[in-house]
Amino acid sequence: MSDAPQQNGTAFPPRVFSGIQPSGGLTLGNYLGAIRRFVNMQEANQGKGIETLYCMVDQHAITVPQSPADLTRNTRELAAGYIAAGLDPAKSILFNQSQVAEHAQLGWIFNCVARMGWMQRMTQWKDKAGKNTQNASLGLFAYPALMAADILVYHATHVPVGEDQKQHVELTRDIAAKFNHDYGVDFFPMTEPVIEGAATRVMSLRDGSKKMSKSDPSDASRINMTDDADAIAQKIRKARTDPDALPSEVEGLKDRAEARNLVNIYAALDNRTVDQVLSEVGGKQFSEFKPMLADLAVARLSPISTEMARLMQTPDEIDTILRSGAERARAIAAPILQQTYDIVGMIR
Ligand code: AQP
Repeated sequence: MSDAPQQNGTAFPPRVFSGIQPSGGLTLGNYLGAIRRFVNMQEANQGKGIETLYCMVDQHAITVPQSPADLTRNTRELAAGYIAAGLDPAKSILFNQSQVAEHAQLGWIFNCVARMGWMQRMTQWKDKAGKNTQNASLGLFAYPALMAADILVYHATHVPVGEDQKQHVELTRDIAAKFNHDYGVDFFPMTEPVIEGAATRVMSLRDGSKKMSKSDPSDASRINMTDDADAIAQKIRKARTDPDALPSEVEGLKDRAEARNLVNIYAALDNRTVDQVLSEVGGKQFSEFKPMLADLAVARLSPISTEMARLMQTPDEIDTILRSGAERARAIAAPILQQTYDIVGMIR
């Protein structure tokens, strides 16, 4: 982790925060772009007095319609995915956003700091609202201000995310800077996004120009963390590709989005660079490469999905972990919110 961000000479102690929406089942994109890196940061920061907080951001999920039963199930399944992938409640604080009211409380203050124009420029708003912006929820529009509150209510300095969330973390910095400037304080840190590795943007298996997403209407577009070996193999077999053989060097993947995506996934799952993978598979046809990728994906994902299924059999235990995580999270967030209220002039 790089040095703690500084603001006008004030050093903020390093603290890691990130979250995932329980807006559907977890995908391979969430795993490679986020969860696996959450685990790495948890392990890298053990024994250093650096807290790692990982959240199920259910309040973000309801910015688009969710059935209550699905939201509950997806939240537990996300928690199970975190734990099965290696997040340890004894090492990291795991909790549910709506159980820590300070997120929404600071979120309101940030709604009053952020500008409409900033929100209108967010690509995720444009993508998700589509042409019918008048019918999109106000929550979907304000989402990045709540995300800024999720991060800054802990004074988090580092946020591991996939490439698609970079713009929102930059907006978090803008909100922090405007708050500090408007109130003449040095209170919120300039948080850094942590985006690294071979799979910071995993693309759809059906369209190499779209990111793999939980809410894509096509199940064939993604690998779900709960897919069994047959489903994974079938989706990879049917993944869109081109007729050419794989190149031996990265330059050969230029203008071949689907091919590049499958090689990126292979490299990420195998903890190798794309160059290393291509030096081995260059010249192979997809008919040969796809089964290799399917075997690797099954080997890496099936222990996680088996453990997720086991954890899901005892939902009470998951709820207990989340409640205890929320208490620990609140112990950090409450004093920061109170200080924010003091700065803003709200009587406690
Ligand atoms: N395809 C992806 N490749 C790499 N990283 C990804 N992430 C999501 N998709 C990919 C990362 O996962 C984290 C959690 O994302 P989120 O659930 O908060 O929202 P999202 O980015 O909008 O993810 P989805 O799967 O596309 O959800 P829906 O369909 O509900 O919008 C983030 O760190 C994200 O970068």
